[in-house]
Amino acid sequence: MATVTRTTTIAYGQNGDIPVAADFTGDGRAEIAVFRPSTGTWYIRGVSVVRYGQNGDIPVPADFTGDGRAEIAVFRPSTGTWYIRGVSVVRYGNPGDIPVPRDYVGGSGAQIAVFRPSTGTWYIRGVSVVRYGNPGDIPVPRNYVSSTAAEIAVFRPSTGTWYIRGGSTFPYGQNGDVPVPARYTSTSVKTAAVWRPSNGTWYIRGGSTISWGIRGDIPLAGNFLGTSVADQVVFRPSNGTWYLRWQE
Ligand SMILES: [Ca+2]
Ligand SMILES: [Ca+2]
Repeated sequence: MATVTRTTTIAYGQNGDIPVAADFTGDGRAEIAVFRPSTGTWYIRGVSVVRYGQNGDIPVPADFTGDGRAEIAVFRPSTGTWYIRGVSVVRYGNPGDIPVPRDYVGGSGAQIAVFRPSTGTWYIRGVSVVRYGNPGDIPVPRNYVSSTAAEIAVFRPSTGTWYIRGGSTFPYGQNGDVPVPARYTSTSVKTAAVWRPSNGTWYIRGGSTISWGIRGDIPLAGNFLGTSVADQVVFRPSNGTWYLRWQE
């Protein structure tokens, strides 16, 4: 059957909002959503509007409870505190840490976790502390090898190299690229990919090259449409608009 490329445009959010797409409803599709720092408000399209968090917080929605639905959650850098709505408030991490909640174990929901750039150390709550990566690396934990548990992984901008712990090391992309790993093929694992701000192009390793988005956009790879593979989505802060592209 021929594959057809479809696109759509949805106005949702405004300049200054942080896009926070996740599957908040548990239907396997990510919702379009934004966190508005100025008021600490979450706008989840078609679902709800919720005050949670405050200016300066980093939104970290993830399924911490393992029920298939992402919780609204923020990491507060000033105190290293995680606020997971309806679940718990936990001190874990320091100012400057990058929150990286993922399911590193497989099947039990996401762990609270941080990557500490100053030392290249991963702190995964209740699981392990691991040195992996250097200062300046961008953490990109995903399930590249295992179909259930995320591997610790980093993208090194200076050399455009991906390091996947327990997997492989390979060059893909260049300095300035935004890593957008996702499940772009009908397999159970995720693939390295980057979005290049200078030309608005998605480069999917072992797959296609797709022009979608312009400089200044924020790319989000995920399954928004309920198709079998990840969609290309960008949020454009200048006009508060989401641009979605998918195959069916
Ligand atoms: Ca959903
Ligand atoms: Ca949950």
